Amino acid sequence: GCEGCTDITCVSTQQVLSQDVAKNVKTAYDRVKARGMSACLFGSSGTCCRNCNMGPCQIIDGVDDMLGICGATADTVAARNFARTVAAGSAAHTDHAREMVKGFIEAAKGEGLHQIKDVDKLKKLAADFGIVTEEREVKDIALELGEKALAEFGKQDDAPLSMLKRATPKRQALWQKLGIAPRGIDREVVEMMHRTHMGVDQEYHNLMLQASRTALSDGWGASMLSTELTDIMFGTPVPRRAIVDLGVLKLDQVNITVHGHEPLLAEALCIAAQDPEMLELAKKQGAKGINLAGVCCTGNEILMRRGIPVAGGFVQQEIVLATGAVEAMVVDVQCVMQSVAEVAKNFHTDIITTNYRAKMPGGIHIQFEEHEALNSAKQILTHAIKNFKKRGKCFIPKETKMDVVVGFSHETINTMLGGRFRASYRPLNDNIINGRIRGVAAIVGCDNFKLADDTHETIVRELLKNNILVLATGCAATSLGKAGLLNPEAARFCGDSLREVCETVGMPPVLHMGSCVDNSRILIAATEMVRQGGLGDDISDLPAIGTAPLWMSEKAVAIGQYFVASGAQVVFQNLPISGAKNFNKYLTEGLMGEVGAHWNIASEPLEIARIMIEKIEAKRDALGINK
Ligand code: NFS
Ligand code: SF4
Repeated sequence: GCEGCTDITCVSTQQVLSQDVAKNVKTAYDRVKARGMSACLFGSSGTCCRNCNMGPCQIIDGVDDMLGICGATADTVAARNFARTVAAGSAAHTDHAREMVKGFIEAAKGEGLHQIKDVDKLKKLAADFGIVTEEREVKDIALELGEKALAEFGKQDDAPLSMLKRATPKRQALWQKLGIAPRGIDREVVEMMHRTHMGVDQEYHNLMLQASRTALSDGWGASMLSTELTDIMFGTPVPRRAIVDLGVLKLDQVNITVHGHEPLLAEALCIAAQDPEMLELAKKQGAKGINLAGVCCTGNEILMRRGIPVAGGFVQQEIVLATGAVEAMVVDVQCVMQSVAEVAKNFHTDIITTNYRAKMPGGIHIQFEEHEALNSAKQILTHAIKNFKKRGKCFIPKETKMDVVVGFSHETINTMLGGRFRASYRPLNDNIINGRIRGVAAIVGCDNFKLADDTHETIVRELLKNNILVLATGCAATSLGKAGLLNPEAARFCGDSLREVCETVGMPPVLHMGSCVDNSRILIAATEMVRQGGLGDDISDLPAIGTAPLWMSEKAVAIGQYFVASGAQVVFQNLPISGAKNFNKYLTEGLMGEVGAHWNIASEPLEIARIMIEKIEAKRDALGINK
């Protein structure tokens, strides 16, 4: 149930929670309210340290008696905590990427369910790894690439990661000069954990150098590898129509939601769901078919490549189940709230965990074996289908579904604005230089229960009014889709000049670029814009900025840090750094002098938008294109 549904601005969530069906369901909204006390001041300002057993220590900046027992200052503690957050976020992307590389190697060997679909992209990536592609079989190139990619994780020499050479020459030189060019993907996380252990690195500036290197090993390493190899295996996204929101669930079909992150599982489920044997089974149970729907980023992956609908983002994972219409929620890793198993207990729904790394009480574990992908997927589906008959009372908010156009990979943006014969970022650059598009904003990351559900929408409406083109990924993109901003008709919310550009091309003013690992696409797109000329010679010159206003996961902080270390400004709603004066100032100002960008913090949606617009206009001034 939901006593305070008025606090929830999301219509589909409101509708579900106000039904009888959901009356015993407890959600995060209830827990936020029930908590009744505010978060710990030390924790939220970054000055609580638990890194050794002399503590925990609560530090007050500037008070001599309130140092750590070891003497650690507020700046040191806040920086260590922040750096560990970056390390944890990068580790999540890294482990995800490793699985993708292993799946890719199986595909290359022709052993698994998956194949090499995008040969052009394979050859381009192979070239970055120094692999000869002429007169070689696709299989051989792919195998060599897979092995070299896997070696990037455990690399022990001090040479930079292979994909760093995709960055602008200026950026690469800067990373070398600062000593923050990442060397091995796993190594940077390990070194970060080591340096934040008690009694190692106690200088916030030095800690942040390694935090940048760790984050860069994610953005230009793990995440980028994952995106590229996933595209090569499952196809590079191209624009397609789809639908989002809870209304995508179907009354007369078996509803299976796939929640988590690694597309190997989601793709296998998509393929298995088309198997006549599975359909037959569904019909035998009285269902008309099998309806797969995504939740969170794995949803974005299959939305982008297959047009499979997305039922909801992070904050709606419990609500999806509260409909009572879901036979099974299949999960793998990351962003799965433990409460889904509790919510499921009210219904016939099963939570099926599939990854040995991620189990939960109340969940049923069916291990997904990549080398047995189709069989594993069928086993999972069979389990779900057999639940259909047990479905009791349910409620699907049928009217709440929204049309979206998704699938804007950096390659697509290349051809979209310029047409088939001028595949380049030239037209985008020209439109920015002539001022019809003022600049580019990336809205990425999660949603959470701290600010209203319509925060993303509020920010984006303001940006569009000011003729700023928006790129979106992750759960932010899902929420913008629900708000109707991911379709071409949303051009009407834009200022005149951006509207004209969108209408001419027939594109939405908000371009869905994929999941959170796909933020690496934004790094590539930004670098492409620099390469096209006319907008300076590094990402830090571009009239572009990012935000993850409703960040929840540690991954979002890793992403923020790799954006900043790549020269892109970011705005977040809050960060646990306010209790450490010098460190705070360094993150929100000082980093500018080193990497050409810094963090910004603003709590209100319109304030976030205002900062983004100001920064974009300031870059235009600096470029001399603001006539
Ligand atoms: Ni990103 Fe995705 Fe969503 Fe946040 Fe979680 S699903 S990888 S971390 S909550 S956007
Ligand atoms: Fe306290 Fe220092 Fe130990 Fe942290 S490392 S818990 S500040 S004594």
